[in-house]
Amino acid sequence: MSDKTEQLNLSRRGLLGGTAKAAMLAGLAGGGLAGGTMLAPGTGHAATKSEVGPGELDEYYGFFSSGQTGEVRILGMPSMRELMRIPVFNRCSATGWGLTNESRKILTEGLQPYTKKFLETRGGVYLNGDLHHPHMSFTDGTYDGRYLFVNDKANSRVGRIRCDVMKCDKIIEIPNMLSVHGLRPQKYPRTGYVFANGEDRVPLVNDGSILDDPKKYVGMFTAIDGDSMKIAWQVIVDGNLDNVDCDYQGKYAFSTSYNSEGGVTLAEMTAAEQDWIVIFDLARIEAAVKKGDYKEYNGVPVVDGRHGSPYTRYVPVPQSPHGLNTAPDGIHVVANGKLSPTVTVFDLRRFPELFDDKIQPRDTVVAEPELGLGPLHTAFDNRGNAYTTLFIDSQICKWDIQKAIAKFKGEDVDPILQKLDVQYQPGHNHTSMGETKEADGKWLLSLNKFSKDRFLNVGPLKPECDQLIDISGDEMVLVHDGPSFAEPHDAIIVHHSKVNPVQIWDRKDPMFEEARKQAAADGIDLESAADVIRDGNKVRVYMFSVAPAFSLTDFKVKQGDEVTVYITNMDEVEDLTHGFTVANHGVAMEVAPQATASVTFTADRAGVYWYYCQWFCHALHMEMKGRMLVEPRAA
Ligand code: K7E
Ligand code: CUA
Repeated sequence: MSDKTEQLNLSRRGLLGGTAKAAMLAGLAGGGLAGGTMLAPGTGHAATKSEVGPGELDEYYGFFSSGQTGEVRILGMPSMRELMRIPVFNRCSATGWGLTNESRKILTEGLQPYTKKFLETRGGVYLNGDLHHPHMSFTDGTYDGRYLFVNDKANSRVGRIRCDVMKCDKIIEIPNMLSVHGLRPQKYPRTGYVFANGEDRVPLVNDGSILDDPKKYVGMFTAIDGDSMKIAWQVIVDGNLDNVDCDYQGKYAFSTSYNSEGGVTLAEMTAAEQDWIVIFDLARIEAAVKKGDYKEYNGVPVVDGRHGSPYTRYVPVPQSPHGLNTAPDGIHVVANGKLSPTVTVFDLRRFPELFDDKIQPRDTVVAEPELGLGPLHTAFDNRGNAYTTLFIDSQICKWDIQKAIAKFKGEDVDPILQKLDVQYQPGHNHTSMGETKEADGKWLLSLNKFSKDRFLNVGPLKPECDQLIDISGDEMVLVHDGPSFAEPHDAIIVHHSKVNPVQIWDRKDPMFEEARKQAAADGIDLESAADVIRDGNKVRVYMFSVAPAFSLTDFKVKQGDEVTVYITNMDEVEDLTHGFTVANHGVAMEVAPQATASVTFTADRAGVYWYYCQWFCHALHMEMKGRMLVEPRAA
């Protein structure tokens, strides 16, 4: 599909030379380059706007990923106050995520059978994750406050967070690919699909019959049904998929793709002067699945979308593009060059003609401004401006989309409006409501990978530096430095009016459906329970809590019993959370108002073990405790 003329045009358009490319690679690996000069941060007019006084509420929710920490964090913005952490792909000591039966069900039920088997001797759940991209569900091109979807690059999973309770309720493992990286929900008419990129190419089927024959590896694109969290279909592609976005019309999804070479080493993967974005025609793929033009692997219909397929188109862009961002105008899509100092702007109104082979792939490109070294991600305001992170230069570049288009047509204009130093090496950036059609052009967040000298030294491992920038005026003004633990790759800034969490749990919530079923089977009323049910060597202990007491002050089990404790928090007061911790058993969990939580463990040590409430709930919180008596096994 790519012809020679196109390739020549491309390489003439300011690709990085060999030296700069080497610097980029070095920078990506170790961040050795400080880049940019360090200027005093902007102070002055805007600073007051980011101040949110004691007792005042923020205007926006910031949903931050945490990379290798595996959780999602909620910040109030613009104050940048951390409000909550939502454990997803990690183990959480406070809430018992990864330990409670409710969370373990979510962490295991969507895993592939081969992974369940693999984890059998490893505690049954993964203990780590690498959460890069949090994105909210959409209705009609803007956030609808239903869900957040998140990816786990480490263990090829996609999770869903319910925004009514701010807890993860589904996790699935994507088969037929490795390393879910890019992730985006469909914007229109609603989500709908959640698109997930398989980053690493692997053999299909990856069962060891193909090992060192990279020509037989494939890249994979996945569409998940966000309502059922089942995989709708997959598409085989050429190259490694990186980031993904989609249109505001519900017709196309598109991914940046690197490693057009099909290599397996760094040198091989970065050898070619150009890579692609891959465009997926959703209607054609759905039709292919309907008429049976697919092969089934692990229960998923897999369509072949490699070069020459009617389901995809490959548009050449300068090498190793990274972020891919659709502008709120619903027309322009920006692919960020990474190893090239350029970003490539597509006009998605030309995609239908491309799929009908009436135009060449590069005819969809309407601008390719050179912005600086290491463009990674782009965000937008509501005034036609784009803001691109320059990783190597440690800058945000503000540029005008229409001017970039004019320049591409040959006009003598400079699309670059301002460059602002950030500290240091920014990856993602994000504007308030900027990935929706309701972009409001008020705030920009720069998520910087290195903080170096910005904060008190805490040893060799430093925090990241998340910087808040006021973009409401003509000039970008830096107003806040926020240190954060590893590693918020990405974030979204959502107006508070879009999100309406509940204050206390509904007793009928599906989260504790299993507990209700088991209690019913045992003839127990969870809300007034103080019972111990023996079932062979399985013991089920039911109690409720009302501050400052558990309904059972002690219970007795036998050494070796498998004990399940169900706690129902009958307090109805907002913020009156209890906890349940058993001394020296590695057991602790959160029980929020009107929730039921349960935990299963083996009582294999004889003796007296106190259990206590570990959530400060009452003046007599310290006294909220009881004893588990473990009778010694008969000798
Ligand atoms: Cu650029 Cu994983 Cu979104 Cu990190 S990715 S920066
Ligand atoms: Cu209940 Cu502390």
